[in-house]
Amino acid sequence: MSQSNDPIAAVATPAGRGALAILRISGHDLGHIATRLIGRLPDARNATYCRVIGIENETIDNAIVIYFRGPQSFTGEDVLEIQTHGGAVIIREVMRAAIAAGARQARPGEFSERAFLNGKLDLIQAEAVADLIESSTTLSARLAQNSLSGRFSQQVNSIVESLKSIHIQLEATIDFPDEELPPLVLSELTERTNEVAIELTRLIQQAEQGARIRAGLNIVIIGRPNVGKSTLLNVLAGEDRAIVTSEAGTTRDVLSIDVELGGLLATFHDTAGLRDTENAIEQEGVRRAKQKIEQADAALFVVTTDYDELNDYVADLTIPVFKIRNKIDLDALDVMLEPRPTGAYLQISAKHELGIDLLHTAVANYFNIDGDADNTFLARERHLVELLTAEEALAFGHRALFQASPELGAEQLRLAMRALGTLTGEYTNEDLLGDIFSTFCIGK
Ligand SMILES: Nc1nc2c(ncn2[C@@H]2O[C@H](COP(=O)(O)OP(=O)(O)OP(=O)(O)O)[C@@H](O)[C@H]2O)c(=O)[nH]1
Ligand SMILES: [Mg+2]
Repeated sequence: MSQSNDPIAAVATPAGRGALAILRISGHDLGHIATRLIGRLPDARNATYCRVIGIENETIDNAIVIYFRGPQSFTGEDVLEIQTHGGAVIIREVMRAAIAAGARQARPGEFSERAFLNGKLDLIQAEAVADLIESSTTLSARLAQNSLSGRFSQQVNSIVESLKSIHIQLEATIDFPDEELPPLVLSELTERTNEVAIELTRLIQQAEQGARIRAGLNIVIIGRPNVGKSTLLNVLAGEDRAIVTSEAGTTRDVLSIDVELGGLLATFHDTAGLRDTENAIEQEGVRRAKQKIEQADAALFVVTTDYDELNDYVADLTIPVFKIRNKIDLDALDVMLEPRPTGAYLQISAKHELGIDLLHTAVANYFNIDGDADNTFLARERHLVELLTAEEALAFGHRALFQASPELGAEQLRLAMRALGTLTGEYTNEDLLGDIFSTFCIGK
C-alpha cells in the first residue's frame, strides 16, 4: 500500500461564514511551511498567537495556532491547526498561502486515512469518526462514540485472539500427529470453537442493532383514502406539512419527514390512499405508495372501521405492520354506527392527538430501541458483511472439527480471522480504503 506523508491542508470547519475557521495541515516535518505561513514553528501543544502571512507577505489574519508534533497528533504526523476568523475571504487566502508554502489540498477523508495508516485508529474507529460527525440523533452520536472509543473493536479483537489460540493448537495437532497429544484435545478445541461462535453471534446481534440505528428507520403510512394518514403525519412531524382535506384522494406524492424516535432517526412517509381509481394522477400516487412500501422497514396501517378492504393486502406484506385505528374521537357519536376494530389495533385520534405516545412506544419497543446505549455501538453494512462471513466460516469450522478434520477446521478458522481482520483494517487493500475514506468530508 502506498503511504505518503507529503503535507496536506484543508479547512476543517464547515464552508461559509463563522466566528472561527480552522485550517488543518498534516505531514512529515512542517517546519518549512510553518515558517512561511506563520513565521515560525510554534512550541508543541501550546496556543500560540501568530500572524498569518499571505502570498505577498501581507497579513491575512492574526490566528491562534496549535502545533502537534507527531506521533502525538490525530494523524500521527506533525499537525498544525490554524484558527483564523471565519470569513470566506480569509479562509480562501489562508488556504492559498498554505498551498504556496508547499502543502497540497487534502482529499476527502485523507486525514483520517493517515490516522489509520499510522496506527492511530483502526478502521472501525476511523469510520466512527465520520459517523459521529454525521449523527443526527443523540443516540447515534453516543453509539458512534462507543465505536470510536474502541468498544466494538475490542470485542472483535477478543474473538480474533480466541480464534488464534485455537488455531495454533489445531496446527500443532496437524503438524505433529504422532506426538503425544492429550486425547481430549480435539474435542476441547471443538467446544471452544463453538463458544467463540456463540460470542460472535451475540456480537452480530449488537451490530445489527447498531446498523439499524445508523441507517435509521423508514416507516410508511398506508391505508385507504381519507382514514387520516396525512393528519397522522402532521402530528408526528409536529407541524402542518401535508395537505389534509375531507376529500378522499388528497395525497398523491409521497411526503417524508424525519422524526427522532427514542434517539433513533425515523423517516415517516405519507402516501396516497390505496384504492382502484380512474384518475391517472391518483393511480400514479398509488403506484408510488406501493413502491415506498417495498423499501420500508415497517408500515403504519391506518383504518377507521373494522372491515377494511386492505386487510388481505396488508396481511401479505413481509414487513412489520402496526395496525392503527384512527378517529376514536368519533366513537361517542351516534352517526358512527360501523363496527370498530379493537384488540390488536392501536387506538388513536390523529386530529385530537390522542394515543400518539402509545404509537411512539409501540414502534420503539418493536425495534428494541431501549436506549441501552452503553452496550451498543454504531455499525455499518460493511461490518455486518464481514461478521456474517466469519460466522459462516466458524459454523463450517465447528462442523469440520466435530467430524474430526482438524485441517478443514483450521482452514475455516483462518477464513473467519481473515474476515474479522478486514473488519478492523488489519487486512485491507486500496480499493477498500478508497471506498471508505472517499465518502468522508474534506478536512476530516
Ligand atoms: N374526527 C376526526 N377526523 C379526523 C381524524 N384524523 C383525520 N380526520 C379527518 O379526516 C379527513 C381526512 O384526513 P386526511 O389526513 O387527509 O386523510 P388521508 O388518509 O391522508 O386521505 P388521502 O390523502 O385522501 O388518502 C380530514 O377531514 C381530517 O380532518 C381524527 O382523528 N378524528
Ligand atoms: Mg393524505
